Amino acid sequence: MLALALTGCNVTFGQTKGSTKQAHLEFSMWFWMMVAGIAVAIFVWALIFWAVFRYRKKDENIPKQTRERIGWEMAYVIVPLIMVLVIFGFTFVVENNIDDVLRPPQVIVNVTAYQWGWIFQYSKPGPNSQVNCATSPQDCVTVETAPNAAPSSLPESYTSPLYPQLVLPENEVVRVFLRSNDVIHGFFVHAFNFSRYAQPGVVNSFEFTPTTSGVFDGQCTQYCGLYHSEMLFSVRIEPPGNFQSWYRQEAEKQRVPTSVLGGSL
Ligand SMILES: [Cu+2]
Repeated sequence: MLALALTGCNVTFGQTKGSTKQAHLEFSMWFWMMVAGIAVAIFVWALIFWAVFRYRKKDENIPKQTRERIGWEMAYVIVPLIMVLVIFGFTFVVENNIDDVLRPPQVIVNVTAYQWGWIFQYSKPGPNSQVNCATSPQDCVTVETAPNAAPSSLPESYTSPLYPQLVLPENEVVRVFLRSNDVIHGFFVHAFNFSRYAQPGVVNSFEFTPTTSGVFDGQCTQYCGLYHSEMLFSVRIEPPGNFQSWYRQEAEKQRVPTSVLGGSL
């Protein structure tokens, strides 16, 4: 307890609710499992200490020998089984909600990981929700790692202009299509409580609904080679109006039609 108090840990051990709807779900699952884990730990410690003190050796007599206790044996098979099933059901429902990509997105971002950086390309939500920015880059606003960012220097801060910034609107559905150009990378945003592999030859898709404005750290979480540690980026969440003006500016600069975002934008 002293160690916890002195390190300034709060009740969630420093873990936060996160800044997307999906992050909140992940957090609640983690939090309630932690609570259940602590309850089980206290119960087990209590039993251990009770057995240690109540049944410590008092004299040279061998205590009463019991062959079996069917009731108790059944209980300690069935109770943990029920607990595991509850945890399984809880995880299944929450993970399904987090992985759900059925909502029509308002913004689509194609994220490409490569040794050693990131390319974020915004494309138009269409019927198949997927514009290939590699073949039609003229339709995609692009934000990417500065060409001279890696592998020339030690990692700088996440928000250094060397690293790209993923700008997203608050309270709107963002669909991500995640790809890799070479080896397996990990797309991780701490404040989103979320990590997913970027695998060569596979397109992973998922959605975020950002809930909190701010700037958050992102990085590669799969050791992918010598300059893995330089695969940093940041995420900036803005109110939708600010996001639109940022997008228009970028589109004009990059000569991409501003109508590309479509929908409510
Ligand atoms: Cu990587």
